Amino acid sequence: MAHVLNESQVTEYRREGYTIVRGLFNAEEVDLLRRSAKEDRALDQHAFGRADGEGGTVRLSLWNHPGEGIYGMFARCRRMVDSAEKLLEDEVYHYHSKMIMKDAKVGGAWTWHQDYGYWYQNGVIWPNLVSVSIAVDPATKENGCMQVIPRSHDIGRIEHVLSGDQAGADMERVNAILERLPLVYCEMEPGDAMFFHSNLLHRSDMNRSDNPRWSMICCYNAKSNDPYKDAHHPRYTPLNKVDDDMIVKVGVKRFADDESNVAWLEDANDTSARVLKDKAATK
Ligand SMILES: O=C(O)CCC(=O)C(=O)O
Repeated sequence: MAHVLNESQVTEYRREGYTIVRGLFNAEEVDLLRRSAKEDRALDQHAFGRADGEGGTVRLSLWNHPGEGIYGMFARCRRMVDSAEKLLEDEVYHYHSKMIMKDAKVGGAWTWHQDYGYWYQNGVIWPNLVSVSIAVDPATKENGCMQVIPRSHDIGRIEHVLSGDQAGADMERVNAILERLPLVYCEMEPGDAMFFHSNLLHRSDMNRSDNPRWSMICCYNAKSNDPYKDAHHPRYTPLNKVDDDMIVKVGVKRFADDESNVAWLEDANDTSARVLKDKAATK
């Protein structure tokens, strides 16, 4: 089984802005994650929608602290955290995690954006953050898998404007970039994981297929990049790593888990996109 990212994966991440690790999690681990997520009433109750500006809405749940349950074991396991530390060349902390719940037929789109387009608004000075998208269901072109523009992370932060409820990158610029760089559909099997740079341009289509496309995304910030001001995601908070085998250990007793300490983030508290609207209003 794959463990920490190897040198060629690190090189690919630095050059392309992302790297996909096939089978980072085995079938037992990702089956536990999928079962837990789909049967998890708390996840469902804390889910909120973000209009995509194209007539659809994406549904997601978002939490700030990784906790002791199965989501926490994924976010805190060495495979993830040691890899993130290798990429960011620093101790990392958990910035937040989310479950993207792109249900069959109705799951909305994500507009072109850089994650740092959001996080810049939160007092994060460097784009030295990494997100890891773990496929919970198969992710295909048909069910709205992630699309990326390789090497776009080298461009630096692009201006973002409000698009529906999402922060969208300036499309005049994105279209000019698409004339110069390719677009790649990142199809993944359950258990595959994509590590991507916070300035990588990415989007995904609405899910018009009969198959759900859920994925869990864990985001890490470098300790040296502690935000200069408080926002709705945490400032540096030490992350307690766990051994990789904790995923299965905790997963099998998942129904006894207490996830009350994860700090769910309700939509009303998420201001990184909304601040763009406020800025537009005060111009
Ligand atoms: O998983 C997706 O479809 C995209 C999610 C995304 O872009 C994000 O959470 O920033």
